[in-house]
Amino acid sequence: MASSSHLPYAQRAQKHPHPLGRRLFEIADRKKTNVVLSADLTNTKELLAIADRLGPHIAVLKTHIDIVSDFGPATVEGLTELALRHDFLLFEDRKFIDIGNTVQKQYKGGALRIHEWAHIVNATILPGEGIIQALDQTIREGGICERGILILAEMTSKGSLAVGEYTRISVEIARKYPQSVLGFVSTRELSSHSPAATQDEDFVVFTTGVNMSSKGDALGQQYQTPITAIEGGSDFLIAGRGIYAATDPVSAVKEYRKAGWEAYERRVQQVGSASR
Ligand code: S5P
Repeated sequence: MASSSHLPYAQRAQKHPHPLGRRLFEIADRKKTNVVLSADLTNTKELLAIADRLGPHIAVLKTHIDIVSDFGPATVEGLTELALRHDFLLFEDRKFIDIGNTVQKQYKGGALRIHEWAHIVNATILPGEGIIQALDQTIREGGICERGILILAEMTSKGSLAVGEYTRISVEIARKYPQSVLGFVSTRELSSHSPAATQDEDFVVFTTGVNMSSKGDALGQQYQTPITAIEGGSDFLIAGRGIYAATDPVSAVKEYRKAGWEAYERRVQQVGSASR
């Protein structure tokens, strides 16, 4: 079964089954970028400043909103305004992991009210299918069509247990929730080789652990490059310290953008010429 990862973003934008998937691919195509900035900054001022500076070069801004020490309405209003101004989506890297009933409260309410402002969230299937069922229900009942879930199907950290059967079942569960599950956070494309893959399914692959100058950190993080990620079927490259901690984050984001975009163009062209 051919994977959708060989199609141009513009084509995927036209036929993606999910409205948020369509918007995501439209943004990538319009801005010519597949970079997701992992903006792991710890106060509102720094977070908004980096979102404003790098916003023109990214498709998605990924947050860990619970590490923002002065989180409040100004954080959300600022992010929402910048997302509109610079044309990017907001992805809260919440990694939900609990029973469905708890997760619904964490998603909709509490201090963070994630559902109100984050277009994308992620969740692990470790608790079983109920967690995805719960998030799916909140999305469908919430009446905002531009909300989606990425299933955390693999992890980049050394010794990760998110492998094998866990990863396989992540794909199986994703297929059951087309109205809310957009795809995966994973190191590579996962779904096209499974016997249950269908011609028109199009899971979006977000790949974290991307860095152009480091192989990892002292706490188990393991990196690959933009090129290996895209060659492995990734659609969007999540990079954090490689960009925001660089001496010149604007030059860094441009480098990641160029590397990611050129690798994507090669992937699409290769298949185009093979089928001619
Ligand atoms: O497997 C994973 C999944 C995620 S979402 N490995 C990860 O590193 N992440 C997140 O990606 C992590 O929480 C952090 O926000 C980002 C990687 O940051 P970097 O500074 O190492 O690029």
